[in-house]
Amino acid sequence: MFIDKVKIYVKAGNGGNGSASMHTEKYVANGGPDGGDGGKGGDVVFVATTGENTLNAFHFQKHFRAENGENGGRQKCYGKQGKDLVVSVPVGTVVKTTDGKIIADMYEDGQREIICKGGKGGRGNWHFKTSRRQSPSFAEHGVRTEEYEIVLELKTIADVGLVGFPNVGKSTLLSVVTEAKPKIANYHFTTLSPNLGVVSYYDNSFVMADIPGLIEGASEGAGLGHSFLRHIERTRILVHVIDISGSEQRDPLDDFELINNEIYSYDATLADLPMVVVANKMDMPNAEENLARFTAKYGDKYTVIPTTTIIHEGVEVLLKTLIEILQTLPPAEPIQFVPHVLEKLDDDSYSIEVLDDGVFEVVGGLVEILNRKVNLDDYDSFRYFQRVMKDRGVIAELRKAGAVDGDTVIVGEIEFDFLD
Ligand SMILES: Nc1nc2c(ncn2[C@@H]2O[C@H](COP(=O)(O)OP(=O)(O)OP(=O)(O)O)[C@@H](O)[C@H]2O)c(=O)[nH]1
Ligand SMILES: [Mg+2]
Repeated sequence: MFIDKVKIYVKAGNGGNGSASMHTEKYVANGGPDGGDGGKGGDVVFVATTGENTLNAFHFQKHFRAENGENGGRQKCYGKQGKDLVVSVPVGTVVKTTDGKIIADMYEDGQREIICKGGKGGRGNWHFKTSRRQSPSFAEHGVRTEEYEIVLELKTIADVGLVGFPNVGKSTLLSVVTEAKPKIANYHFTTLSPNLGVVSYYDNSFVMADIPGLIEGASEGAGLGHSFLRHIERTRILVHVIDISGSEQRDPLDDFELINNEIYSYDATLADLPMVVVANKMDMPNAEENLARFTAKYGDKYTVIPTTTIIHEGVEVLLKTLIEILQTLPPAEPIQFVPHVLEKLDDDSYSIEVLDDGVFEVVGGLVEILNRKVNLDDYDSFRYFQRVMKDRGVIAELRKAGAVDGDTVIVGEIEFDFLD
């Protein structure tokens, strides 16, 4: 099993509610409001790690929820913050919404990203004490967070990607130039998931990825399909390995054309990547003649390096060539994107509370938005406020709740007489 794309669910913690407690003490009458604030909910945080190179773990666990913040208590006691939930994902994981907006690119080892933020804690009742309202019996609710369905997509990050038909010797090459121990066997599709290895050559090192074999129609799903082509999107050089001896009765020149077609029809921008050709299995019959035909046709356009990987022949020339090319290329870069944020930026909901006979309060996110924006000394600003109250249906809701002309309406810091 190799999973490189998976849907999971994430939910940050809810904010704890503020407390509506009243101070009580022996011999102290009406000690006033002393309800503490609720704690912030925990965040869901992703951390990139090189310790994993599949998303298999997410096949078994799909729900990730951070802890809720605790409610505030009496005596202005703050609620405890919810713990963050830290989730490890392999380096190269791109985090997206189900409709494809990028939330994060987990590009570097150790990189941390907050995927969803915990809800703010609600304020305790003592925040709401005013000259008119000495004993507020209500407190703010913490922000309730939503659960989001998100998509993780692994796009391997490597400097060099090995591509080619099945059984041409890609894994063998990786095994002789790196410490990686990929499975090697004389049949097609031995490699079922990309393998990574680090090539060290004198003072240089780079990462090489062995991509499962491609066949005709791969870009439309044939063979192991095009899902693996996603792993070459983030390489800097492609090494196209061909069986130059044609030991499986295919013409290596046809193989070369065919695989290139698949790659470039998957993603035309891959044509911009430099490509080096490894003509492998030079020890086999017909290799020399085929190599001559191949270089006659493609020698001007491509660097062609003959190898017999099983005995390490030609491998050193290949490494030198790759390092030379890598040195001329700009360093690999993370995906360029404007991060999509998984939260309601401004919660503009509201509800109405009846505080007393003839006294109504509008509470909720809308109030915060209004209070941030409204300056009562400014006529235009007050007009804006009235308009929003009407447009958002607040006036109608107040009437439904029983408000009549002359009643008092409180909206955060703003207090006014209800008048239709
Ligand atoms: N004669 C000869 N055989 C080779 C050479 N390189 C690899 N082989 C053999 O070719 C077969 C396939 O090698 P792999 O490295 O598994 O090929 P692959 O391209 O990774 O194949 P898939 O994973 O199926 O795509 C194995 O039996 C290897 O021993 C070579 O230079 N000469
Ligand atoms: Mg292989």
